[in-house]
Amino acid sequence: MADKIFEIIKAEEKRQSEGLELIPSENYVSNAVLRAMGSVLTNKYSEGYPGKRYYGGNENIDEIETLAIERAKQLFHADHANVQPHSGANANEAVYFAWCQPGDTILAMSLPAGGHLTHGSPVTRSAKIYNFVGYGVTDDGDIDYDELEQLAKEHHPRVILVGYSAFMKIPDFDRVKQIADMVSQEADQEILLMADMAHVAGLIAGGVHPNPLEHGFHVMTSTTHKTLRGPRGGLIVSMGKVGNPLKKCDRTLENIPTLIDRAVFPGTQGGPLEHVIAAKAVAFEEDLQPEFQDYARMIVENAHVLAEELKRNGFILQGNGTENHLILVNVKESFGIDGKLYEYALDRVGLTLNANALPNDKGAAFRPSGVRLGTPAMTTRGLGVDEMIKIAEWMRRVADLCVKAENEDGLDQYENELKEIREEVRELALGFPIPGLDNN
Ligand code: DSN
Repeated sequence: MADKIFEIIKAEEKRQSEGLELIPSENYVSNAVLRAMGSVLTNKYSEGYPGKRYYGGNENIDEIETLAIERAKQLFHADHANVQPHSGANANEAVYFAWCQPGDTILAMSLPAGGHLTHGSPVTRSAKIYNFVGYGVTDDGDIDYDELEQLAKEHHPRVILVGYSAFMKIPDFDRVKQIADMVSQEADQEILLMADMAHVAGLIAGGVHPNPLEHGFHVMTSTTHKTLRGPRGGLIVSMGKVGNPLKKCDRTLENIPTLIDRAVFPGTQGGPLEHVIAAKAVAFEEDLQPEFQDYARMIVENAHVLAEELKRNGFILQGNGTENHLILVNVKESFGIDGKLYEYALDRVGLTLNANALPNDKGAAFRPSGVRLGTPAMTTRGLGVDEMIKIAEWMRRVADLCVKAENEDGLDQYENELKEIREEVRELALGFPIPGLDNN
């Protein structure tokens, strides 16, 4: 029976092929990653860890998960990897659960400053269990390290977390480590240094971004589907002594790898998704190849060129540019339009990005002043400097239409102009086929 779902999947393949993906947290996986994910491995229960399962018949699964673990360790020069988290949110939750007691303080970048929902937003489960304190960013878009230090001294956190989903600078991990060492001594308690590098993990693996684990951080969480170009899922890598995850151990920094294993299973998850873990292993092997370093370099170069071209076209950027893959544009200040209108108008021409609040945004939650975009997906498709110049020009033309239209309904009168840009985008996009499909 031909299920309707397969028709819709075809429609999504067409949408992805004919448009350009500018959302900085999205990417395209290889055909090998897709095949591993869509395999019979989904049939298997394998609660536990390699060699220590609660079900029989896991000899192949053990081999797959062990390969995924070893490859992740190699990618990030880590003592330990847990490849079971179903998502980045689960990975973060497991780390908090591994190290903290209810009521403990976690110091993290606040959501309005560019942090992530799972770093203490009041709507999350973690925020009901732990006491999150948020640090912000300076006017030039960098972490406010002075504020971070002052808050650490005041609150004596159990965790200092560096991580974000809308931040375009390279963090000074050494400075944060110095602050943690000082406060840890003062308060006479160990502080866990945690980095959520979901956005830039591929840049770290590709050698164009510092690795927090090489700057004294104990734990790094990530998703596997952003710059790492793997399946949708989570990952935790850490430094320390690797023990038996089925046995209790003391809550010390040295035992962090074992505490994390126990916090993932049975602490916060049940049966691992071994078809996804297999796909993670395939992606990690791809990430270990020399070509992946060229890819990571090109992401950053494209982002730099795109940022400069946007500025040339009148866009005002948070932080005046970017040091990684991500650009935050203040469309309110640039053109007097809001991020949601602009996101909608760009969608109509096949350029996909997302409206995003800026630090200290005065716009309403659903009408933020900014948009967030990035280059990982476009770089995977092979777009380069010439195409970045075109994208910036299209973005300017669409912004001009938004200024005239003033709201979503008003855009209809510019249907012809939007269609013209849509055709140009489609033509370029089809020249850069998306990876993963059978015909590639
Ligand atoms: N939702 C992701 C992003 O777009 O940045 C973070 O989890």
